[in-house]
Formats: sequence, C-alpha cells, structure tokens
Amino acid sequence: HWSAEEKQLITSVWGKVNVCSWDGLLIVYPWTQRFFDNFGNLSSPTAIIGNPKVRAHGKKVLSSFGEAVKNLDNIKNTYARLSELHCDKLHVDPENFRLLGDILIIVLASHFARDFTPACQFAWQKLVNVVAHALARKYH
Ligand code: ZNH
Repeated sequence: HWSAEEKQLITSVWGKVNVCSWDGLLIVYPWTQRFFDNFGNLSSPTAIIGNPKVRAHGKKVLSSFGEAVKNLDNIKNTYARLSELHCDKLHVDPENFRLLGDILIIVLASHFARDFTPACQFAWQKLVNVVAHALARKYH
C-alpha cells in the first residue's frame, strides 16, 4: 500500500521517463537475449541499441509498465493476463522481471541524478518489486 508521498514520487518521475531500459537488460544480462531469437542481430551493444524490434518491444514493455503506475492499487489484477502469458506461452523465468526492475532503477537514478532522492529510490524499489511479483503470480 502506498502513501500519498510515494504515489507522488512515482508519478512525478514516470511523467519524465523517456529512456529505454530494455536495451540495458539485453546488454547487461546477455542471457535474456535468448527469448528474442526472432529479433535479428543482437550481437553487440551497438546492434541491440540500433535494432528496431528491440526498440519496439522496449516501448511495449515500458508502456505496459505504465499501466502499473496508473493502477498502483490494483497491480495484481492489471498483470494477471500478462503473468499467464509470460508463464504459459513465453516461459520467461520470473527472475528476469527482477533484473529488469533493477536496471530500470539504475537508469532512472542516473537520469534524474539529484532528484532521485532516497525516498524516491525507496518508492521505485517498492514499485518494481510489486510489478515483478504481480507478473510472477500465475506461475505454477
Ligand atoms: Zn514481457 C511480450 C510486458 C518483462 C519477455 N511483455 C510482452 C508484452 C507485454 C509485456 C505487454 C506483449 C504482450 C502481447 O503481445 O500480448 N514484460 C512486460 C512487462 C515486463 C516484462 C510489463 C516487466 C516490467 N518480458 C519481460 C522480461 C522478459 C520478457 C524481463 C525476458 C527477459 N515479453 C517477453 C517476450 C515477449 C514479451 C519474449 C514476446 C515478444 C514477441 O513479440 O515475440
């Protein structure tokens, strides 16, 4: 559950996000690339950053993440269908949701620098944990 301050910290930062942490995931944790063998050339960081399919997918994931920001009090239900999809169809190990959350925080912190206060870090850490948990919920 969220305090008014946490909600404010999350939405204020989210409103300014225009960076893509998806490339970061594929670069920092290269084994995550194996889910995207139909995306073409991922052989180097330059290839990843320049790859239009990676870019499109990053946008998709980030905008889906935005649904959590909009529905802070109902994240579980928001991701119920996606949790099933990632488990049953895509077979993505839920550990990867945690990795993506970590990268998102690092990207936000480096982007917002002094505005990324400890209180802000805390609220975002909580959010990425709740999202990862909600996405992992339908795994069995
Ligand atoms: Zn994911 C897909 C979201 C993470 C892998 N995804 C997807 C989609 C979405 C998402 C929305 C689309 C769906 C449809 O179409 O229906 N994700 C998401 C989110 C997150 C994620 C929100 C967090 C936050 N994913 C993830 C990770 C991984 C993944 C981490 C690994 C590494 N996904 C995936 C895949 C897919 C998806 C593989 C499919 C793609 C294609 O297209 O093929």
